[in-house]
Amino acid sequence: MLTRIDHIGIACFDLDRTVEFYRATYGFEVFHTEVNEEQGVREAMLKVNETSDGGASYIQLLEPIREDSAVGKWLARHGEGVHHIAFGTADVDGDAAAVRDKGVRVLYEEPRRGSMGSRITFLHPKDCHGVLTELVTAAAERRNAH
Ligand code: CMX
Ligand code: CO
Repeated sequence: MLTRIDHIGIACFDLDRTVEFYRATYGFEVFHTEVNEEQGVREAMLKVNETSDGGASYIQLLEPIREDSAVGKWLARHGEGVHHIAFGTADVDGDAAAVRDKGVRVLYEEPRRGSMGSRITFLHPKDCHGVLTELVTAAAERRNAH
C-alpha cells in the first residue's frame, strides 16, 4: 500500500545553488546528501515533514554526474524542473508487482538502492499519464518489516 508522498524529485544544473535557494526562500535545511553512481546523480534530501506511516516527505534535489544519465538527458531536453514523484510503501516489491500486473511498465526487475539505504523502482512515465513515478521503501521500514 502506498502511504505517503516520499519525495518530489527536482532536476537542477547546480545542486549547491539550488540547495541555497530552498534554504534562503523556504528555510528548508539539507537532511542528507549522497552521490548515487548507479543513478548518475549527486543529490540532497530536504525533509519537509514526517508522515503518519512513520516515514517522511522530502524534496530530492538532483544534479547529474553524467550527461548520459536519466537526469542529465532530461535536463538537456527540458531544463530544470520537476523530474519525478515518489510514493512511499512498506513493501516496494509487492506494490511494484501489483502495478506490473495492471500493465504498467516497471523499469527494474528488482528494486535498486536509493537515497539513505532505501529500495526503489520506477514506473514508465508513458504508462503514468506523463509522470515518471518512483516507489520507495525506506531503510527504517525494511528494518521494521523483518
Ligand atoms: N518525466 C516524464 N516523461 C519523461 C521523463 C520524465 N522524467 N523522462 C523521459 N520522459 C519521456 C520523454 O519526454 C520521452 O517522451 P517523447 O518520446 O514523447 O518525447 C520519453 O519519455 C523517452 O525519453 P528519453 O529522453 O528517450 O529517455 P529514456 O527513454 O532514455 O529514459 C526513463 C526515460 C524514464 C526510462 C529514464 O529516465 C529512467 O530510467 N528513469 C528512472 C531512473 C531515474 O530517473 N533516476 C534518477 C533519479 C534517481 C532517484 O530518484 O533516486
Ligand atoms: Co527519487
